[in-house]
Amino acid sequence: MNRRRRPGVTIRETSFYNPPVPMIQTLRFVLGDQLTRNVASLRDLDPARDVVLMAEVVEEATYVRHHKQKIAFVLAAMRGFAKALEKEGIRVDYVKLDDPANTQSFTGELKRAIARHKPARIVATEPGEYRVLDMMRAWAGMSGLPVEIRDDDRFFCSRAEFAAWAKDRKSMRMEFFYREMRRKTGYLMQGDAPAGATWNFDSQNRKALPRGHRVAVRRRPAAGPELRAVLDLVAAQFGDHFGDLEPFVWATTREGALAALREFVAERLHLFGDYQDAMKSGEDFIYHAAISPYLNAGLLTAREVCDAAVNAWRDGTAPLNAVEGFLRQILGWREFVRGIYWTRMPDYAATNFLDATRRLPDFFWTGETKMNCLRETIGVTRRTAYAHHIQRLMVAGNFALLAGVAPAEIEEWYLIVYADAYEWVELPNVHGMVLHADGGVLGSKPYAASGAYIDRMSDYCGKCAHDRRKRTGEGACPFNFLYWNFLIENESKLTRNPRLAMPYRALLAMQPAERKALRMAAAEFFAALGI
Ligand code: FAD
Ligand code: DLZ
Ligand code: SF4
Repeated sequence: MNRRRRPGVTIRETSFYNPPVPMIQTLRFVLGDQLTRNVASLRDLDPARDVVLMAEVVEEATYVRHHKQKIAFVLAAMRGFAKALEKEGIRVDYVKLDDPANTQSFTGELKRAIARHKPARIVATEPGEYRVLDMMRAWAGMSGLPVEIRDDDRFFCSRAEFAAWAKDRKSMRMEFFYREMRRKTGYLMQGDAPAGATWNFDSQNRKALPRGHRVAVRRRPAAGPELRAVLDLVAAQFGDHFGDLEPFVWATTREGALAALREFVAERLHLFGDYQDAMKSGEDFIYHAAISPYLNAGLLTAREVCDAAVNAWRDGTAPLNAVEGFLRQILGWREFVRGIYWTRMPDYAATNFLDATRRLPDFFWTGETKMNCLRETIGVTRRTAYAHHIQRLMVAGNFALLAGVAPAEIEEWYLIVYADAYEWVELPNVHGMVLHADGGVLGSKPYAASGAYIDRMSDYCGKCAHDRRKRTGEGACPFNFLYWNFLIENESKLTRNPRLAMPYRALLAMQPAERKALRMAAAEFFAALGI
């Protein structure tokens, strides 16, 4: 029997004839966001008979034109991981980006590796993007080999478990899912009840930073020669991509990521809750962990991050409102958005509930705008391939929502610019949480807000050319007239949403002349931007 002609079939050796054992039993393909020693595809690895394939390919850096620091982070982390595997005595076939024979695609590199090693089978872990899953599904047919795509079990909730939870639910709310996850893991539970007798400390967690408050400085890891080589490669190959390459702000090894986690737990976690919604000029990270690139690429596991936070509460070094708020992000939101992605794709990405069609303004790429909140948010994004949650949600995202930017345009922007962005996590956050393009699958209402919110949570407005108190007229804050224009434009779709009852009542009470003035201000603003 020819093994190569029977993709996906497991063969039991029952005859007297023992076919020759291939030199390489299993080729294990590890992707750039699967850099965990215990990832499913490496779990039963036999160093004597298996080879790990890792490939740097241009296709992954250019299917959207990723931020330079994102590409450098992934490539450097891949190289570091390969080195760590080799140190363990594991054979790694590592294809570098500038290898002249590199076909520059996952499928092309798999094909070449099969020719080199002649394995009996391929093992991979399911990817974080539907696009790559489609590629993987074609590998058995392409190679004639059995291809095993294993569940990615680096998450607390499997895809099957989430699908079972979501089944028959009209609306899926993160809060209920999160409570299930608390019960399942036992994190911050006292028997059947939540620690502190409440599931949610949000009411304590909405503070702006006090004037003059100094935030602990986040240390930047030192760059070694390996990172230097990658930075030079990225500068040469992807120099025209968005964002600054240096100073490079990310660790690229597991040790570096663990050090970043330790630093966060020791120096910032205790105030994470209090200031998780705060924004401040020149403060890039505030009390956020800045670990999402590490978590998503596999340098940290979600379990060890949650353990570290919960242990800090047990040790008395961080209060419950901080630790619960932090746990909710990882055990709740991170798992929830992944569940939505895999239960709803591929149709999810095609929805456009609010029929938003405007172009993304150019200033999202250049940062050249008089709106200080957006200049700050796009500025940190360019410098670091990072912005914290409230900048993503309530500044950049809020603007895209209010301006009616077409979902695909702004989704691509988010996928490009952030070092932690992979479609499984980026798409539900942008499409569902920010744009309400899914009509309410992920969140019960759009997070639309006027300039008053940004003013309350930041010091941006005091340094802005616009006046956040003005709705219309010379110097009015665009978030104000865009907010009301958004409610008017989407009245037929949103007016019955009970969570928007208050603003729609205010709109109803508005004089027609004021409504008209708000519409005019928005129209002139869009015309000036050419969108
Ligand atoms: P912290 O605020 O310290 O939170 C700790 C961890 O919780 C994060 O590292 C992250 O793993 C997790 N987390 C927090 N919020 C979310 C969330 N809404 N969804 C999933 N995980 C969450 N996160 C990504 O990892 N990749 C993305 O591409 C991404 N795109 C986003 C786009 C928009 C429009 C919005 C509103 C949010 C997006 N997020 C994304 C979620 C969140 O903004 C980032 O995870 C967070 O800013 C990362 O910084 P941090 O590590 O300092 O997080
Ligand atoms: C993001 C990225 C980049 C820029 N480059 C590579 C690469 O060269 N090789 C690789 O294996 N992975 C890379 N990645 C991560 C992949 O895009 C990611 O694994 C898929 O999108 C699936 O989530
Ligand atoms: Fe942003 Fe308006 Fe404040 Fe300026 S005034 S920073 S545009 S919210």
